[in-house]
Amino acid sequence: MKRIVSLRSPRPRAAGTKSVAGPRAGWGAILLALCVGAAPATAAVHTVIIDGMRFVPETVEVKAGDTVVWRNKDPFPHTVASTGPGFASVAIAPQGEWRFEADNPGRYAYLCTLHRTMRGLLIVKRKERACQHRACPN
Ligand SMILES: [Cu+2]
Repeated sequence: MKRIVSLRSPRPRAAGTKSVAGPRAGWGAILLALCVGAAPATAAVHTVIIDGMRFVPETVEVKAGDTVVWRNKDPFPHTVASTGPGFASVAIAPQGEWRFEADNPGRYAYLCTLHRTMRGLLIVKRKERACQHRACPN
């Protein structure tokens, strides 16, 4: 399992300024350390195969931040485009693929704009928080 070991500071300090962190900052650091230990959510990659004029699986459910890859096994191009706001691919060549990082939670019905009977559904779930600490970046 991959762990995020670097802690991102929310605001970069201006060069030359001294840290005026008090005892609260110390607690913050401890909480952050706990958060980092608490299994950071790793982004997954999901593959949808385009084969025989169908998206397989037809419905794919992912978490925000995950990547979806559409791989075209047909001998002619296809596209992937949400019917509402969301995403639209270029033509995906035979044996080619197109990837999309699903950042925004929602339900995205999509189709192939070249063969409009080809339909699929992408469901993007909200990312679970790794912990409830207020200072936690996860
Ligand atoms: Cu198509």
